[in-house]
Amino acid sequence: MAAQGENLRINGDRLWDSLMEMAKIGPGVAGGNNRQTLTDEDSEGRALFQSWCEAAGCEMGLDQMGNMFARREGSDPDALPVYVGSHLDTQPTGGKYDGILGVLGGLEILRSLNDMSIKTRHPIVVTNFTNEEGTRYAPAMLSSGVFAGVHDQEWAYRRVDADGKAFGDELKRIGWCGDEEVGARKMHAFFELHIEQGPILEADGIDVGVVTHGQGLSWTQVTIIGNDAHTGSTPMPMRKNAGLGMAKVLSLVDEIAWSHKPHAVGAAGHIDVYPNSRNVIPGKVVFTVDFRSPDLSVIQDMERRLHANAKTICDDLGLVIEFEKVGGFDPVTFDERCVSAVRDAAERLGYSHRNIISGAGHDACWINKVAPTAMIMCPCVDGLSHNESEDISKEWSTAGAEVLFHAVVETAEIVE
Ligand code: HGY
Ligand code: MN
Ligand code: MN
Repeated sequence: MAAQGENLRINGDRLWDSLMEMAKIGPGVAGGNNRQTLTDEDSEGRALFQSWCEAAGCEMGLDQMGNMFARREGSDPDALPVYVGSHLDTQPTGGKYDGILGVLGGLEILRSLNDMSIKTRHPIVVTNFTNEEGTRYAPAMLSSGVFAGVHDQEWAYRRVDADGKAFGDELKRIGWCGDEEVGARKMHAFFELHIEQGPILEADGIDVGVVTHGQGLSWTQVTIIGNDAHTGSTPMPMRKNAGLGMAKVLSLVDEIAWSHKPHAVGAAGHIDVYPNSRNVIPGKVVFTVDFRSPDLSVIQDMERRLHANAKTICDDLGLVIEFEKVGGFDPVTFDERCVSAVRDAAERLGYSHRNIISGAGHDACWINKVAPTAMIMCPCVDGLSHNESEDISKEWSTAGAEVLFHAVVETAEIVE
């Protein structure tokens, strides 16, 4: 295999062109993308991906969560397939590469195998998981979570967006609700290529991240209730200012995360203020606290302190506080054999590489529960992501996809 390895190269230009083509669908306002899950733009992106897969000779599958599967036959149709993929949905101010690189990197493997007329024993299936971002419908990685048996499908169907539209209704509305039972597909292994979304690889001048672990995540939705009142005529001692309560709790979140430096992180990205009028003291605020750490006991400590101390803050201000856990997963350790296949591939191809813990959550974090799984990361400029300025180089995308190619093909076993 090592001899063949030297010839196993992908077409980096073709992958880059496909990334740029997909980026035209659901453009943002500053050069990135706004192709949120289950929107018409998502549907258009799915259709483009499907047309490319069909042109590559794939048999398409679609399950009841809208997860897409493009299958390239193996010499042994009974052998469990090697799956490879990620997600095509983006943040509202997302980049062109978060998720998309992993799906189109998988497609590039199939295109390259076709170019070289290479057959593998195991079939290879490229996947697009629905609603990885969790921005329109919490939690993140919703559909890979249903696939892995972590979330109930009917519960997922009932998740609603800010306009009250339910996931299940929107999936059917865009016409991407398949018949396949979610999770019925069994995998020999799963690989996901993803941009790092952090600064480490670029700062170290490293081409490829060999992802050994994924840090755990906790999303707690906090509701603080006070009293709408006039910002001018209401004396300070009479106020029940939910906005002030939120400000103090957000400062507490920052303090808790710093107390577990250097690895823990904490912030709130989603914040709704009611009635959000310039001259009304907010009577209600709803926000989601996002805590993360590679260490489960640290996550549990951060959650405990949030509940205890935020309650004290609100009691002192005469406010009511409610907590709801709306997402989370424990820290992940990826499969040793799959991780070694990634590391050996980077070594064989001569790419600089290092072990790394994923700071972001990915579909691979759930799929790791049902199949041997590993991830590959490529650097991103200034470590920036979930920002329309998200950027990578063609060299980085080619290196990541080539390592993905070798790891997948080695696991799928070349037969001719
Ligand atoms: O939240 C995450 O880490 C991922 O982007 N869904
Ligand atoms: Mn992603
Ligand atoms: Mn993301």
